[in-house]
Amino acid sequence: MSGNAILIAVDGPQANEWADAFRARAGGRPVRMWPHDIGDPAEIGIACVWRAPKGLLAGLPNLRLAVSLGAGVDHLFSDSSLPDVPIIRATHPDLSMRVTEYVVLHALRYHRRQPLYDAQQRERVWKEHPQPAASEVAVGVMGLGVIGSEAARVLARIGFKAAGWSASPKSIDGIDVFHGPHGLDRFLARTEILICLLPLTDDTGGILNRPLFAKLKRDGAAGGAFLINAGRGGLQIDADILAALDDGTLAGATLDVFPQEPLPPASPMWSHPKVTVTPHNAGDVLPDFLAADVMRQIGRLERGEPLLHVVDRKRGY
Ligand code: NDP
Ligand code: OXD
Repeated sequence: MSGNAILIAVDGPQANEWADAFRARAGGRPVRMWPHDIGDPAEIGIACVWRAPKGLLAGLPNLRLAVSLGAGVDHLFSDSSLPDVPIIRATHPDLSMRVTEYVVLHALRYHRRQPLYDAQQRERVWKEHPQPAASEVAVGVMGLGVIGSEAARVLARIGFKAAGWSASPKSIDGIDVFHGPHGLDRFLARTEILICLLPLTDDTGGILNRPLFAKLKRDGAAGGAFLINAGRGGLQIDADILAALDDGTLAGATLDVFPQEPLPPASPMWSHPKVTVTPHNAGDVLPDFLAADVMRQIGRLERGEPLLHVVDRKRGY
């Protein structure tokens, strides 16, 4: 049947795992794989993609649905030939929890002075430092969506003074909420550990810059201002982060994402003593979990029912 096949187009080492996860659940629908097994493009109705090459989807004349296998959809919107079909994106409790684990790990690492103890261990120094309570430390999450709201809740549960910033007003138990451009400065002024879980859009690109870092709270219990970015690399200006670390505006930065990935070997981020680099793995999700969710959505599409988590093209997320 025309438009019945599912295409998996994943640029990365997990491509086969994704294809297997879909094949196991496709219920008789053909599953094709970019780049070597696309078959007849006219047979493809659903494209499940992660950083697929630009123009690929425009070459599928019977495409009915584009599925982002990541929570972020900037990889789709960077394709100027993206066809005008509904787009849904990855959301799953497993994905939210993995990213939450990541930001909690690194917030606690700063809160508990672990970089200092790591340095002492290298010098065989046995010395305790004063340790404030989590309730004295202000953590702020930029982006209170599916993932950011979960992360903020867990940070609050651990005891941090937790706040969040979003585009529209929110109400989340135990979290101080701020929204919109007018709420940003007040959010930053109370935040010592800044966690970024924003999508990359026309409005958010480059938002993690030096003027923004300068507005963070540096005289609180955390002992300085810290940045944890697990959103997207395009949100951050690397040169500004390095300059802010060198002049003390920032005391530390943990970065899972970069403007250029993989991070080039020559990047000064690799060896900066106040930077922790991870290879965009905050939200590694199990393809089996997500494929099951996507197949349920494909069922909805086929039955003419409304799709969930549809991306708003105007907002860009
Ligand atoms: P959502 O779309 O659910 O949430 C996005 C949040 O950002 C919303 O709260 C939204 O506000 C807010 N936001 C968007 N634009 C603005 C703006 N201009 N000003 C203020 N707030 C804004 O996304 P998810 O929570 O599912 O994921 C967030 C991002 O995390 C993804 O886009 C992706 O880039 C990144 N990610 C990274 C991973 C990794 O491995 N490093 C893994 C998974 C995700 P509002 O609620 O008002 O709309
Ligand atoms: C995502 C990601 O967007 O892995 O899910 O970055």
